Amino acid sequence: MSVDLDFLRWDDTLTEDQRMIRDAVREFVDTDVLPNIGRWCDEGTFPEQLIPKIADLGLLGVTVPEEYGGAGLDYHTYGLITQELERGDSGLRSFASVQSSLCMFPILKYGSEEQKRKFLPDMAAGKKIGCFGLTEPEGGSNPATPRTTAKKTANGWVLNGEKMWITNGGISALAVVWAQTGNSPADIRGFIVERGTKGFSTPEIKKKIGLRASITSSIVLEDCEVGDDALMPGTDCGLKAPLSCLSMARFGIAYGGIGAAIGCLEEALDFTSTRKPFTKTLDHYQLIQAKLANVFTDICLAQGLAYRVGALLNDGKWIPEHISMAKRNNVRMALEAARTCREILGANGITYEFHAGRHETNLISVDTYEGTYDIHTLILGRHLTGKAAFD
Ligand code: TGC
Ligand code: FAD
Repeated sequence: MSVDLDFLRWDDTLTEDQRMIRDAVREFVDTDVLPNIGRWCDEGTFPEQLIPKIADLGLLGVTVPEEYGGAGLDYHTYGLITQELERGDSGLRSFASVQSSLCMFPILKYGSEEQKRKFLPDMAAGKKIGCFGLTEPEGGSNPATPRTTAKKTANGWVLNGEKMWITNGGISALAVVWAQTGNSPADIRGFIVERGTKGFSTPEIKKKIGLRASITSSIVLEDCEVGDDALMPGTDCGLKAPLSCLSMARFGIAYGGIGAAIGCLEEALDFTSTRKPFTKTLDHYQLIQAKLANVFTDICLAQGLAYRVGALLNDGKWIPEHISMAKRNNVRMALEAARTCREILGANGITYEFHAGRHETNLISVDTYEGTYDIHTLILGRHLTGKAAFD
């Protein structure tokens, strides 16, 4: 493919380090992921063998300070990394998002010094994988009324309940679990539950139509006894603690959508330059050019939105609604781009030999998790009107 897709010259705004990191992840995806991802999806397996390389590249705990084993980098760099990972596959980006934003972030922000030292360096090195248990079987959009409980005992806590649709669950050494310790959303607290704790299990959820190269599990807690040291002390702010973790992950997902859409457009450009169902290759035809132009424009608009939100995060000037807008818009943009590009591929589009169909089925989940498209619509609606439509 000869055309430069960096149409608005975003590269000019990057530091040399940012470009280098972005290019290293791109190369990793081209070499280690794209040649194999169709097979992994077909088999429904997550490529655990890539974890050491992902860790060596510094992709776990990107914004976590170096003293805890992280890379100590800024949010825009983190976003560029998730963008490149999702150009490969949403499952790969999900793995990194959950480890970094949903597990290392809460431990860093709400954990004790002892918890940080115990878990973060091993998590950055990929030696311990984490998962994040907020959603429950009865419904994920409203996490304010969890049925999972944590009851205080003389020696610690006893947890009971079930979490559902948990990314990385089956390969995790630890789970950040959100449980009700009292009667109101203010009493929701975060616990670190380690694998091996009696009463803790993570049955896998199979037969998924998307995100097949990602592990999705339940977390079952049956009279699961943990010590006082499992409670993250900073989570005494109730629901705000898990919601703040979601903001970090949603931010990375907004960049990830750009990557998935770029992957689809690159493939469609290659395909249309050689495919010749009539007398000329497909890229000569106006309907095809219109589709390519629309996808290209949508990617450029999504970059403007996400990269600006990245700058606001770096400057500490963000509000959660910025991130909601970026996640909502960019994932839906990517889903539509994948659909259009899959259509351009004709019958080839429905196989794992090509990428657009796989991205499309992945993005259905991405559009659903971390707050559905509709929940982010309502968050923006509340911002505009002052009226919450989700109580
Ligand atoms: P509300 O009671 O108003 O807010 C409570 C406090 O939290 C603050 N807050 C946030 N802070 C940071 N980031 C956010 N996104 C925040 N949202 C709210 C808020 O300011 C308030 O603070 P304070 O100081 O005033 O007490 O809560 P709400 O009414 O705003 O929440 C309602 C609603 C529906 C928006 C929220 O419950 C929601 O976002 N629901 C969606 C649930 C969700 O996204 N679940 C995701 C589960 S994890 C997952 O899907 C992982 S997939 C990852 C992968 O595989 O990549
Ligand atoms: P529900 O909350 O039951 O919503 C059903 C439908 O109703 C949706 O269309 C929703 O938009 C709509 N709706 C809800 N409320 C309103 C309203 N007030 N007004 C109008 N419409 C409304 N969760 C975790 O905690 N950790 C994870 O690691 C994790 N990983 C996931 C991985 C995958 C592959 C998937 C698919 C999900 C994952 N989730 C995870 C769960 C995810 O966050 C939830 O699926 C999501 O929050 C939506 O919850 P729900 O599926 O229960 O839908």
